[in-house]
Amino acid sequence: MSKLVITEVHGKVGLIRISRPEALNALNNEVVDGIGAAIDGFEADENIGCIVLTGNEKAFAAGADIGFMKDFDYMHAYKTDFITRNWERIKTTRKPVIAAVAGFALGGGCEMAMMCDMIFAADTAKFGQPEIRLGTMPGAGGTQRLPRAVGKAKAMDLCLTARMMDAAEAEKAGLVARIIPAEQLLDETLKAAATIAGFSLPVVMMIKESVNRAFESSLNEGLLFERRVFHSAFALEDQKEGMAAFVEKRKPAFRNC
Ligand code: DAK
Repeated sequence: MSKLVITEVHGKVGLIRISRPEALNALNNEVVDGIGAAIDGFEADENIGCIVLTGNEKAFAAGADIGFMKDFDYMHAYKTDFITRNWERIKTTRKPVIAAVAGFALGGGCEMAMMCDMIFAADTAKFGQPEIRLGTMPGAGGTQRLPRAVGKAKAMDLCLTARMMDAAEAEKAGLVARIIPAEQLLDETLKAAATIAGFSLPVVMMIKESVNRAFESSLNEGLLFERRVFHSAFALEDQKEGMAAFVEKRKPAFRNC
């Protein structure tokens, strides 16, 4: 396990901390591979029901590592499958991932936060896609996920002017689920993650898959998918337990089956 990526287990929540403070958590291969390995571990661990990805108080991540990629040429980027090879592990995990963002989430850092299922932002958070200033462009979803989250106008503004957006603007625009005072960010995010992890894991995964389908399909196709998955939820023992517990006025004991 990389020393640039620290993992902790908090009850049923897996915490992944990016720890490269001297470079504002800039994302090099070691960091991104470390995040992927941490996700692999939490995905395989039946006790884990939700994952939190965070940085430190100054930066979630200030982008892909500029020094690392400055001399790349096209063939190198293409042959090594730069970005796709390791970054997309966040997107493929079936367990929910919450990004807890304080400080800078810029370029690849903003893109990595957007690969997560939702973003909780400290009041110190700053989001942006400043790649244009470096003579390049977003390459890990910035031109695709950002407009889906905040609309075309604001996405164009951020990607074309390189300006940063603070937490209040990001929440108002729909990028951020919650704003939390910086000193409470991790505790509050872990609390929300524990709530999610306390529900039936197959239901959690079905909901994640269904909400994501909204971005990949027409409304009717998405509704059909949701209905099929909803019907299949009646096959779960946890559905029987959840509804029985409600009727019997007790707390459900989900068994993830
Ligand atoms: N990469 C490498 N080092 C970085 C870094 C980065 N992205 N961001 C900060 N650092 C380092 C700084 O070089 C500095 O290191 P030392 O000089 O102390 O050794 C240290 O972190 C502290 O930074 P500053 O001294 O600059 O701190 P300030 O508070 O003054 O400024 C800042 C903070 C965030 C405004 C500033 O550091 C900054 O502008 N950083 C760069 C932000 C940025 O441009 N991010 C976008 C990076 S480009 C692709 C896919 C994805 C991408 C590209 C291609 N393909 C598929 C091909 C993604 C690209 C990006 O993310």
